[in-house]
Amino acid sequence: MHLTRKSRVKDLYATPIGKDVIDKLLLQMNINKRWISNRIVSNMSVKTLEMLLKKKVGPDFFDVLLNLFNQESDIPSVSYQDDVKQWWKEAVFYQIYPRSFCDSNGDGIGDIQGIISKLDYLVSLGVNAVWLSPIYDSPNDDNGYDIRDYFKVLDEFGSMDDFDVLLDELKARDMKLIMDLVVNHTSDEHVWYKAAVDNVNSPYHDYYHFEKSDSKMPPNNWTSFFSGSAWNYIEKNDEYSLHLFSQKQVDLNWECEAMRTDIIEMIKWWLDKGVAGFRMDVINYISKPNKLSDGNVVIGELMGYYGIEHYFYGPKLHQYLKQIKQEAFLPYNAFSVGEMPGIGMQMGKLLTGPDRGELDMFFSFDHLENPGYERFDDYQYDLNYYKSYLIDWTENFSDTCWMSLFYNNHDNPRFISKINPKPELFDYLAKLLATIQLTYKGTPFIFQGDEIGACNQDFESMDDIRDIESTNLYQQCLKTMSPQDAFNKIMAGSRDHARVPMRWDSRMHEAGFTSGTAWLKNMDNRVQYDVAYQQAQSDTVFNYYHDLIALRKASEVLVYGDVEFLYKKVKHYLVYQRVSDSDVYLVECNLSDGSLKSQVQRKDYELVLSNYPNQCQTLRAYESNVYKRRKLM
Ligand code: TEU
Ligand code: CA
Repeated sequence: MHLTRKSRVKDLYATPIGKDVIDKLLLQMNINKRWISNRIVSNMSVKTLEMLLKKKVGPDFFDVLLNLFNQESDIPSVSYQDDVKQWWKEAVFYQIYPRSFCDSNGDGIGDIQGIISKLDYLVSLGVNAVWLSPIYDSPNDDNGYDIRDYFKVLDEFGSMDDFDVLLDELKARDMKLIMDLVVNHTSDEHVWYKAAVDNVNSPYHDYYHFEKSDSKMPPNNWTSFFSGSAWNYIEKNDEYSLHLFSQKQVDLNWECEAMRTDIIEMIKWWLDKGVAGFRMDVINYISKPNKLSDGNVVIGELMGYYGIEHYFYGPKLHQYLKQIKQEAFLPYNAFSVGEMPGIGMQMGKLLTGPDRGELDMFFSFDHLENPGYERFDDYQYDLNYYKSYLIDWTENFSDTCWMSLFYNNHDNPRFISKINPKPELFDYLAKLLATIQLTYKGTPFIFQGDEIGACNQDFESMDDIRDIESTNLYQQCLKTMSPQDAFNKIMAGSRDHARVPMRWDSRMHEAGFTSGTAWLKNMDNRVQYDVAYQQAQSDTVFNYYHDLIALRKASEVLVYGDVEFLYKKVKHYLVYQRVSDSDVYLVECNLSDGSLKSQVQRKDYELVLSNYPNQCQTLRAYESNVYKRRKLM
């Protein structure tokens, strides 16, 4: 159906993009989704709604939305049953941020030999797949997410020989490796870009987004994720170059067929080496419209970035993903997980449905903040929202598609620090989060440090901070805030909380990460939260992760079994069963730091794992219990 101003709100909401975008906008504004299903609202025409909101949204807001919603003519299939077994559904992934994992040569920077030296550590934890953040040659403007040469290993990390050894050593341990694939942009030091700027008639000029501008202003109002305009003026050629991230991360032009062919060759080159697949960096941003017009101001203010509606689900996204899958992934049976900020559930189905031939899985980020909050807000996260998120995605997504399960990565402060700051509850909470992640339906991605209870850092000043997103944002904040307020904001959201070096042994210099001086300081001085202590003592977060992973590996029902919720409406109480023909597990969690009445019929179940030593009818703070149903005699 073609949507116009005569269409009703419910018609908009019935389209896949309409549903996701409206949900997202409501989430940003902290308005309950129920608002949209209210009879009066849902039957209202767009025209009427526009009149009502006129003062708030201005004239082109609904044009933008209608265009966006009309762009997608497909609808997610509802009948498809995803019961195909795949290694990546059964795997427990571990994300390594190479710069901060282990330094082998004392230069303060983690490296490939360091990773190799810790592979047996990963085996002892039980994980069997690794996602390695970028190790490619890079000037490191954004810690490797700005690639200068896709075929070379960054000197600081080692050599291609080191990489080949890593791959062999992983294979010897029966572990898979997936690489980071960063193809929305390259570094401005990539040979393609240099050729493009050198000579506007070079074929490489077409590999990037260059635009002329008549005024002395950039071609449009798009902003960069790292503050300021998304355009950089190239004086020599009197034109602007697009960069959605840092100035040194220039956006590739996916309209250019030769560029796509080169990227696909590069992907195949890595697959030939034996990597099992890719985590695809901001892959939903690769398709930009032909005409790069201004971003809508209302959407820009709400989302924090101008222009996003033009490219977060661009016109040819499906086509490009299908091409990558057909030409590169399928011949190698490679696995793909798309990192896709802003993609909601319905769009996610269209991008990862097993019948669609695009991606296998994706990272959605909507669970990382409570409604109405964003990453740089300082607030206490309410886990009841995570519960509602799990219920929603399980009931409406995972019947046809496969979820990813994670709390942390290199782009976010530690999730646990957002929830409850009381040190005496820390272990219970860490274990509760682990319990859900490893007994739920979907593929778990553990981020380095999760397993030893890593938390946010008490950075003392901006001098301690390295991340370009934080340093740029700090400068921007200083325009309107006091230095203290600006620093507090950075502390709430900085990616450096997660990027500090691993703590191997706190009795050692730099906690065993390096014999030199670490590139970023780890300020954590809790001696119990390092690998040495966590492995040596029982009852630690590490051992709990270990036991959960072992349980998951031994119980197919924890991978493929259905999820059934119980006591859905009871606040703070998360209870679900994993069910197959032969087995039933029951997981019971108290999501609060208070006590709660347990409703489980104990006689029917036997306890398998718990974060408390003994069980009673009252659940204590963050108590989580995993039970197995007794077989009937
Ligand atoms: O991140 C993409 C992304 O949009 C965010 O998670 C980002 O960190 C932040 O929110 C921007 O405001 C990916 C990578 O994971 C990240 O490390 C890179 O900086 C980014 O892409 C650019 O390659
Ligand atoms: Ca090193």
